[in-house]
Amino acid sequence: MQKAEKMQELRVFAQEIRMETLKIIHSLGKGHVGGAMGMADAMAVVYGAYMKIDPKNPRWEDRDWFILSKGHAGPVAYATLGLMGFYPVEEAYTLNRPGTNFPSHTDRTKTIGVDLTTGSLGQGMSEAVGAALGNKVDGRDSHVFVAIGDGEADEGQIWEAAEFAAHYKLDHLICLVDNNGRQLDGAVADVMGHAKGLAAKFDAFGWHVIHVTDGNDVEKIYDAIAEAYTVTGKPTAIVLDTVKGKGATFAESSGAHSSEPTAEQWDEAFAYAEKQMAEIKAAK
Ligand SMILES: Cc1ncc(C[n+]2csc(CCOP(=O)(O)OP(=O)(O)O)c2C)c(N)n1
Repeated sequence: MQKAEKMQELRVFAQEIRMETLKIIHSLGKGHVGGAMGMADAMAVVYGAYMKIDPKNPRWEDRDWFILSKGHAGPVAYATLGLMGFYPVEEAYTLNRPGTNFPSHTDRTKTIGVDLTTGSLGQGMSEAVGAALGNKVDGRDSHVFVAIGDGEADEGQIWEAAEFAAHYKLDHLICLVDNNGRQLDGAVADVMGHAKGLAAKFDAFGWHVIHVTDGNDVEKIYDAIAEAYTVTGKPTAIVLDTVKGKGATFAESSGAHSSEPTAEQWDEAFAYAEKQMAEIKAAK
């Protein structure tokens, strides 16, 4: 397949992920729309172009791993895994209901295809480092992707794990930083900013760093991961400057962390998402 054709496929996939993410959160009526929607493009590229996985054998030992350290964005993972064939995506329209296999934060004991449990910010980065080290010790060629938030990067646990990963030369570890500038209760710069930026910080910790200034552009994400695959001797951080809530009409402009939209706002959001999909398909 030509690259242009693949990028078009990934743009469509990203929009499908957005639409399913909205439907999953709509089933509950409220949730972490902001942090989920901004990740759709990265999820489309990671799963649609790179992840070595088998939905029929989710715990395949030689698979690649994906850990959503910012576990509150669970619905975007459920949308992606459903669309990848791990389960019918409609099963996730039970988000956070009693007895569901789709809790608001990702849980490996509940959802098929979720590699590790997250939700306590910072924890997923340590888990990812452990998975990458384990694969290395076992001589596996598997890659481990971990997605963290820029607010999450305020956690000390992130930096202990980052130092470990560099020291042990975990070059099959790729950290996607969802650098949307916002966290739960405001701008990261106001709550607890990263003085020289997260790209400089990962660089100082001995990582290979790629800064993608349009972190919602699938081709740029695709190229960044291709570069990360060529790096030896150090882990790679891909800092994605994203828009929190991207594609959700009621959340994108405000950068809201969690939302409980009205029926009219949901209607508007679904109509906009359909329109976006039509435009993406027409632009091919
Ligand atoms: C250890 C810990 N402290 C606090 C929280 C509550 N919490 C959930 S999401 C969030 C903000 C995260 O911001 P960021 O990582 O930037 O995520 P994004 O904006 O991309 O959704 C906080 C403080 C948590 N889940 N874990």
